[in-house]
Amino acid sequence: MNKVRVGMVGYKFMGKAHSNAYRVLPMFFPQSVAPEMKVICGRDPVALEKARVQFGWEEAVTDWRELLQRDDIDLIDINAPSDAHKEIAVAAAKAGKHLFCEKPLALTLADAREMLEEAEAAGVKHMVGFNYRFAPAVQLAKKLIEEGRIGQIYHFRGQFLQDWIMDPQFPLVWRLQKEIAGSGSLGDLGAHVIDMARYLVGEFQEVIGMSDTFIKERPIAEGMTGLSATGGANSTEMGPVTVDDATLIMARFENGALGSIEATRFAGGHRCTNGFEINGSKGSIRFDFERMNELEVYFTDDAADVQGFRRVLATDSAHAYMDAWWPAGHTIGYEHTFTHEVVELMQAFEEDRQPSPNFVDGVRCQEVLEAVERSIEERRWVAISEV
Ligand code: SOE
Repeated sequence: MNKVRVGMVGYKFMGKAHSNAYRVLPMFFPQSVAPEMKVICGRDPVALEKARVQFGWEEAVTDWRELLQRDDIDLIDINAPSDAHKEIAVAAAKAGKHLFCEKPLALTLADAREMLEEAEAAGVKHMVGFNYRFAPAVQLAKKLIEEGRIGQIYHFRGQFLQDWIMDPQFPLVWRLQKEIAGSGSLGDLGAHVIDMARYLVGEFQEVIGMSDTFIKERPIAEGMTGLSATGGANSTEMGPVTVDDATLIMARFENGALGSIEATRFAGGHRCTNGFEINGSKGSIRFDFERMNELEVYFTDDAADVQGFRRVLATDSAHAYMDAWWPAGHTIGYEHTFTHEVVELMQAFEEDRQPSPNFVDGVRCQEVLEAVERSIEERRWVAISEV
């Protein structure tokens, strides 16, 4: 297979990020199997056509079912809001299409498991969009851990802090409605941190959580693009916020490490602090997405007089994916995480294997999300094996 023909559902924030990845991939990774931007799909024909032209798709259709009937589409890329993931993914798998789905995989664990089962039964490839794994600094963290360079892991301290809904007049967008988003800070932000923890530390054994919704009612939204919305200030009609604004988690991992995770949209001054610190017997590493080109490292066997964290700029050719971009020190950004994600997906086609992370990772993450929700509801520790 030397090209993969894509049909993409959704054209807003993630649709733009994925489109950019498909578009630039052949220029920077010319050896890779190439994605072909065949058909973009969305419900509003006017906005869709604008996106089609702007992002560079060949055709546009307003019903995703059409994509499944076409034999010139190999891969369905699902960027629609979370409540649409399962129906599209299951139908696409049944139609024999490969799947690439944004996170969180589904609204519930049962739905996520069904998506995985259907994908496996159909024998198609499946990938879930945990894009932060693909920052070269995170890949370096993974390498250091795998090589044993920080030793046995004792602590994972993760957080995803944002502040885009702190204004009580910020409208009630879909991300604040449980029936569409599944959960709030937990599924939107916590899911990334849970995936990062699983990737770097290992499987969760048990969790306990707490959460709150600080602003319980908001003005009805008119529209949303990216993380901006319209309608707040003008609307007098209010609606209930049905998801968590902030969630805290304590966790024990199967390998004995202890973890803590904070996911919030109310951390003033933090626009996108997706970070972690990991402490092991031989050293520590820390990462903050707002400085995504850097990994801070500390090794216990450094000479005593220079002990301390040092900053590694992960932009050398020694770092994953960096050969394809710019000379060392010429930094990359958010959009590159998606390009690398698609490089991995294309490599999976070339090598005829499942990409990583795939729906198994989506389900494992969803198990932790569900265990946290149960823990909050029942005010107790919940083992992952219970869900
Ligand atoms: C909004 O909170 C958001 O865009 C998430 O939905 C993304 O998954 C995260 O990467 C950035 O923040």
